[in-house]
Amino acid sequence: MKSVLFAALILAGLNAAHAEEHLAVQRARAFAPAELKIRVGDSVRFSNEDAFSHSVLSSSEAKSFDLGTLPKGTQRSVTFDKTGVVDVICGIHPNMKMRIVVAP
Ligand SMILES: [Cu+2]
Repeated sequence: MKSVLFAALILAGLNAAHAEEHLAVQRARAFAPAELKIRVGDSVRFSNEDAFSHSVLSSSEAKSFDLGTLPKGTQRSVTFDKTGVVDVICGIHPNMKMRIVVAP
């Protein structure tokens, strides 16, 4: 039993070591890229490069979150812990959308 627990801890450590942070920018009232493929454990940093506020939120089953309002020039990050398709929008500009596909 002890060795099983040890192996699980090592695997968890490897997973964390491989987690990546991806960048998604908000520019000219659009998310870029419009679609991003990531892996479980990765995070996405959203960066508002416009001269006005945006927000970032999703009500997808694979990840439901609300980063709130990002004033111009600010960044906020979110980690994805489940596989699936996550549709992200800006609550201020409903036409601003992006899709994050979280693979195992
Ligand atoms: Cu916006």
